[in-house]
Amino acid sequence: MSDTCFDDLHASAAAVESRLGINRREFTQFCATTATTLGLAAGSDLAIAQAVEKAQRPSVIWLHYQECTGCTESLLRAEHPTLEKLILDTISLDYHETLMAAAGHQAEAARQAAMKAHKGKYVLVVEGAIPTKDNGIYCKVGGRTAVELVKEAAADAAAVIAIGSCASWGGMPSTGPNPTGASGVAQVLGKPVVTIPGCPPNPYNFLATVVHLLAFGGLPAVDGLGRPLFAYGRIIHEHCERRAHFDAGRFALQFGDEGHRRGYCLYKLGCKGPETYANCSTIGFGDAGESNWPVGCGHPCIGCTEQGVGFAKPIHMVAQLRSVTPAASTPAIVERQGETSFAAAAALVAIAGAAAGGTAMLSKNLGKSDDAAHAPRDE
Ligand code: FSX
Ligand code: SF4
Ligand code: F3S
Repeated sequence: MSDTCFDDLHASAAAVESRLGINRREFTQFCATTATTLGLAAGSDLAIAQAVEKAQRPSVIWLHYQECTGCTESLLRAEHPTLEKLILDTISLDYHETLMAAAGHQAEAARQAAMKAHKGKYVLVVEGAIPTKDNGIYCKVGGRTAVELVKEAAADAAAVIAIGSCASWGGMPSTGPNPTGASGVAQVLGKPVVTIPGCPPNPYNFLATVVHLLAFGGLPAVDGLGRPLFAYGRIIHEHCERRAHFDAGRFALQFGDEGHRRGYCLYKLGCKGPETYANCSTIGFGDAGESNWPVGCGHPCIGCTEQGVGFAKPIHMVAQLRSVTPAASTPAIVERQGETSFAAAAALVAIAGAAAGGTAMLSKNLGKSDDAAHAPRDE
């Protein structure tokens, strides 16, 4: 980064520090993390810092239906820097049933006022599934069905974001036999929307989507299900820290067995990483450090971001292998723990894929593969 860019980044950080009380180091770290989450080139953290500093504050109307409020909870529980401060300062949250003090008619009036004042410009965020059976009577707010409310709010929205698996396709409330006809936002509106699935989703994926909107004036590129490619472009299995064990045929066979204790692959315990698109393995959860994600903690991925997998397939069922490339092309990276040749490292980064994931997984895998190299095999 040039001296001018460096100075600009620090000027933005200083402005945010005085406005939000978030120290400069945390803020510049946040900008770099967001740029990495988005898979952006070096130097993009400046555009992000300036977008947050300028705080254009798009109006956001946030609706809740069939869900547990875990999506909101995960946003508010994030740390370093306090993500909720950034979110609540970066957007103007004009209607959010969990967070607003208003209730009853006052709350209804606040939503109507926000929709009128920001007609055509607000971002609509929907959390929770929408029940469609029996004319939608299973979820009503202010005497009106969720179907009516979401259609009304979407009509004048500039963008619609479905946050969480419930809003993305129905999620947990749509589990068979789905007595309420729980559906996703796109199904109800009959048009595509941006989806941030996960139960709950990683707050950085939501924040990075909003920051992309602020910094680059549009939503990020998405896949056929509306999922931002920066977060859902690859299957978890491609970035998993246990992948070396999978390739070598070393599996945990029971919870608590030797393989489980040694950190072997969880495929035979039903891990759905091979058929689940998400970046859990690369960005982790809760800013709590390396390995803070389901598989990192020793639990098989249940595919919570993936329609047809999460809440649909039994947890113990083995995953469909979508793209298993090759142990043969994996370089022999380890002679001794923590050491590698430059060529092997470069090849591993290339295999691991996106710069963000690649760099993260390189350091994770190197530390663990020595143990793997000397461990017995479970054939
Ligand atoms: Fe809960 Fe959100 Fe799961 Fe659903 O998250 S964490 S049930 S995706 O809508 O509140
Ligand atoms: Fe990781 Fe699961 Fe793939 Fe094993 S099956 S490498 S635990 S994602
Ligand atoms: Fe969900 Fe699997 Fe990630 S269970 S949180 S998609 S590791």
